[in-house]
Formats: sequence, structure tokens, C-alpha cells
Amino acid sequence: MRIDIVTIFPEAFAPLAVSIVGRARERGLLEVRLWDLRDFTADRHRQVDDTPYGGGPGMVMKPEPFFAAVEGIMREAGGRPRILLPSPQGRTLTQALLRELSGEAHLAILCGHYEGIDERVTAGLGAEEISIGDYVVSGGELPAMVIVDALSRLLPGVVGDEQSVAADSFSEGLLDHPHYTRPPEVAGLGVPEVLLSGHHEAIRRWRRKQQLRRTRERRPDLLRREALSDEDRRLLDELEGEELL
Ligand code: 9D3
Repeated sequence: MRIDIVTIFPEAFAPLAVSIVGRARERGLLEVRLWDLRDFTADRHRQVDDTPYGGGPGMVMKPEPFFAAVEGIMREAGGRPRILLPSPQGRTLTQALLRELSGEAHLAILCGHYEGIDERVTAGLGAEEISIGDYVVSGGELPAMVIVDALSRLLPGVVGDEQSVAADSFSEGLLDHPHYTRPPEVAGLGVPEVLLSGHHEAIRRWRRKQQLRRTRERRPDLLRREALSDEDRRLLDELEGEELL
């Protein structure tokens, strides 16, 4: 997969050189290219923003540099990417949307700053606005990195342990179970007996039940009983029975 990112802060993307994304790039499974929006300005001051038509506070990002940057990308890549535009007004990023995006060969992400981007960029380029959630960050750069990071894990061969991706997929819609490693006691706290028992089937059942318990307690909005397996429904009934004791 190739991802082109247009930004006024290319240096903010240092995190994409390390960890899973960095390794995916080194191995040629993912190509990320950064484009400095100011390189596509035409004036002496390399100005990327301007005052809003209609008045009001703040600045708006000018449209022409984004059009020119996407032209540059298309010329270099030899085709039109699917274009994403991080925005608080966008469709919320979900694992389902990421799975869909992971099937694309070429994406471009246009990062905005200031109060926003001239609306004609979205309209003129067919860019899709994407939000990463209901809170305010100061620009599109962190959201762009969230998209790249989450996408990279879905590309074949990127996450070494295929089992861990499969487990994420199997557990989608459920929170994780608790994890423990050595030592057997720390800060006066032990480890649940079953994890030391070597009884693999009991361990699997305990973990699944913990996932269901934590999801019901912390994120009941995620629990759709009709989407659960028969075993999950039985474990959930057990939990409810235990509460009555
Ligand atoms: C006054 C209205 N604000 C909109 C909610 C102004 C505003 C705040 C923050 C305009 C742009 C921004 C910068 N944020 C993003 O570009 C952004 C974002 C976000 O703030 N939250 C969640 N997802 C995203 S994706 C891009």
C-alpha cells in the first residue's frame, strides 16, 4: 500500500519511522510519502492560509496548494488515490472503515490546520472527511498518523504474529481480558489461579468470560447479545447469575 500525506508539518511524522509502521516501511509492505504543502504555494511568502470569507476569527487553509499537491502525487504515482481529509465533521473512524481502507492500493491524506480547509478542496477532489472521535485536537496530523498506524496492522505480513491479528478480529466488539506475567506476586497482588493451572480450556473460558464482564461493565454500548456465540451467551448468563449471589 502507498500512502501520500500532505501537511505543513512533515517533521511531525517522525513517529512513522519507528515501531510497527517503521518496520512495515523498511520491509516494503507500506510506502509513506510526505509532501510539504508550502512547496505547492505560488507566492513569495509561501502562504497556505487566508482570512475567511464572511469574516470571523481564525484563518482558513487556501485551496490551490492542496489541488497542486494532489496533482503532484498523481503525476508521481501514475494514478488517482482515494483521498482522505481528517476533520472533526467527518465520518468516525472505525475498525470496519479501516478494514475497507486496507484493501486500497493507494491513499492520500490531506492534513488541515487552523480553523479548517476551504470547502472546495473536499468537493473538488472528492475527499472523504474522517474524524477520529469526539474530542478536539489541533490539526489533522495526529489523526493522519492514527489512520496510518491502524491501517498498517491490517496489511498482510506487517504484524509478525498472525495469531494476534486473528485474536483482534475474533474479539472485535469486545474489550480485552486482563494480562499477567512474572512474578507470581507483586505489591501484595497475586495472579488468578486458573492462569497457573496449565488447563488450556479453562484458561480460554476464563479469558472469554473476563472479556464479556469488562465489556458489559465498561462499554455496554458494544455488547450486542444477538451477535454473540452460544458459548458467549452462556458465559454472560453465568456472570449475571454470579451477581445475584
Ligand atoms: C470551533 C469549531 N472547531 C471544530 C470542532 C474548530 C476546529 C477544532 C479543531 C477546527 C479544526 C480542528 C482541528 N482538528 C482536526 O483537524 C481533526 C480532528 C479533531 O479535532 N478531532 C477528531 N478528529 C479529527 S480529524 C481532524
